[in-house]
Amino acid sequence: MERTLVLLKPDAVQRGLIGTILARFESKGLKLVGLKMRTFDRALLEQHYEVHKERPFYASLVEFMSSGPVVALCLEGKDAIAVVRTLVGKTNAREAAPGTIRGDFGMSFSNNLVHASDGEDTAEFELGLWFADSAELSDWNPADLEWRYSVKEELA
Ligand code: FUP
Repeated sequence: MERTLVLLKPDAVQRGLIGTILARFESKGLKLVGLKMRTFDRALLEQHYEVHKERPFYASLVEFMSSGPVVALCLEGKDAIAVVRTLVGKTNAREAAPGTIRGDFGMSFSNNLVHASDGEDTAEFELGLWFADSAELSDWNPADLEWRYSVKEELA
């Protein structure tokens, strides 16, 4: 099983889309392992977007992400990182495919509703940052796990 970080950005919160977006991940079969909402410090967001530090949009991105509440999620599942990226869709929401979260709910490049870790190393780094206290992550077994996955092929 793999874990990944998802952020519901301030535009998702302001537009009342937290439940709708969360339902996409839950109904897909991903397991919710961590969930918290607050207006996060600039310092955290600067670290999170460190990779974009030299890019022209960096300052406005950090400004936007620290402008109001964000919901941070840790999701778990088989190939969760790639599965979540597929559900989220292309960065520019205007170009994102219908059926994806950005494709269905967004019209903007920068206000694109969701962040999702883009690889194994990134997921490890980002989860360490956003859920530094592992007590905020819950280990639990969904009662229907053996129906979400093939016991023989995927849970052996
Ligand atoms: P993504 O992995 O799809 O979230 O996108 P990136 O990591 O490439 O970019 C992070 C965020 O920066 C995007 F969600 C939107 C913003 N961004 C811009 O505003 N302008 C750009 O040219 C590229 C990214």
